[in-house]
Amino acid sequence: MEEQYCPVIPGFHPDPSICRVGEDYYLVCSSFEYFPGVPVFHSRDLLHWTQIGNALDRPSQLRLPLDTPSSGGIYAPTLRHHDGRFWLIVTNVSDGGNLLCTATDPAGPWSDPVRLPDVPGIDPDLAWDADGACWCTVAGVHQVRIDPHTGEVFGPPRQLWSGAPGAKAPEAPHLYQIGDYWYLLIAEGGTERGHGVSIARGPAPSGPFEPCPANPILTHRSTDHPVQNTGHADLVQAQDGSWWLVLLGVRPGGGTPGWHVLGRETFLAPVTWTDGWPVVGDLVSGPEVTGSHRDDFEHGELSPCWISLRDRPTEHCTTKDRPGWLTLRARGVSLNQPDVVFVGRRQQHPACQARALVDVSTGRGGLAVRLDEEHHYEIEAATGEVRVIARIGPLRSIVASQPLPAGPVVLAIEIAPRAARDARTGPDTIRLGVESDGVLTALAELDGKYLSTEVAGGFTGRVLGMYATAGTVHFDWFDYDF
Ligand code: 6LW
Repeated sequence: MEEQYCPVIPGFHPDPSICRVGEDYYLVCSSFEYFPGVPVFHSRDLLHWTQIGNALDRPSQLRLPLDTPSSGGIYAPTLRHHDGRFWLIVTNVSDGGNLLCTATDPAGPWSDPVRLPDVPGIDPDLAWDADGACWCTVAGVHQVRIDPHTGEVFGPPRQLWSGAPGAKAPEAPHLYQIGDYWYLLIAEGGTERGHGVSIARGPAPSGPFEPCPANPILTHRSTDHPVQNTGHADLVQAQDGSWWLVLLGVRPGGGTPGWHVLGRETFLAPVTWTDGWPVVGDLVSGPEVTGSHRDDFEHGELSPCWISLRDRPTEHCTTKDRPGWLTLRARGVSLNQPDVVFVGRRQQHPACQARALVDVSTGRGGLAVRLDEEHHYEIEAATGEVRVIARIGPLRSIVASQPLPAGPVVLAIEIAPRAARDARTGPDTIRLGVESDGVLTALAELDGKYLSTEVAGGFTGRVLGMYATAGTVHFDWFDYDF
């Protein structure tokens, strides 16, 4: 049987950046058009991670205008601990570019941002030298010295190093002082199957940089490794002196070209050193977990894994209308619209089920698997009828419908991986239906390949969620089983 490589943080959690303080590790990821932005995780062993918050959780930090496209918004943060504080630098590609926030507790609250209008580009990194100068390095790879307290920039950005000659997209730079050298770690080859990680070193944070003779130090391009697109890494030293890389990778499924549906996930790899260069070992599998998680909406606060589109979850839903229920009041009339009311959580496991008890007596809504505005399947209920809708690119179809008896209904989406039978077999099947007495009656069974990054494009993965497209829809509970 093929070896299983589980991510350490499964689901759409790309562009990981990590730092350690004592025995605690903290890690952040990109979040794109979803609100809140930049999920923050904590671990003691690098393998088991718990989400402790989201760095950008209010409009003074994060603006995602309605015209923010899917895969726009928040890209590639860097998290560092310096001078007794946590520092987060990140790009909002849809509003204002680079920004920097600080916190004494990474769970939050994070400060209002210092804006960096004079730092162009994406994937900003922060590093401080022994004199206290702060170096900001961005994709390209360019560098500029900044005052992180004010956002002031000293001089024009300078080009540092662009990785292998001819390789596309030198990006995701991270700069570290280790021993006698400054190391510049980058990703190159693009975030698709050609992705890789390379490194160079030099005597000072500004270089000059000499590339590692063994570059790329990590890539799965042209291999049959089950984890592909590996790149965009960050380095950390454990308390015992060992070194580790966190990186993004994808798990394509099905036939050819292989479709990945959970987005780019966070993986872990060991690092050793030879002749002053890092040598990256094979990925370490994260825990293979099964479980069940119920949100029963009895308590006012939603857990930090819940995300909504372009605005705070509190603008999409409330627990105040009906005690013990989550209420969604519709704005946009379909999931194709940027202002649709949708609250979801990332699909984190290839095999899983989402279920919810829904009351549609005063509206229309249901459960959806969403990749972006143009790629989603939903099971939608309204008075007297339940139906399955599929949107794939410009095409929208009501795939099935049936009468719905009065009263709350359990809607369910069941996702199961598929073994490839021929070259065109999709990665999984998605069954959408109505559950009664624990038995799912599927209205439709659809190929999951159309809700994959290879079909839809972009940087995100699937999100499973609740939505309303007319009136007011109440949800008593939401189960995510995996
Ligand atoms: C990110 C870039 C990348 O800014 O994808 O894989 C972009 N790497 O570094 C968006 O996540």
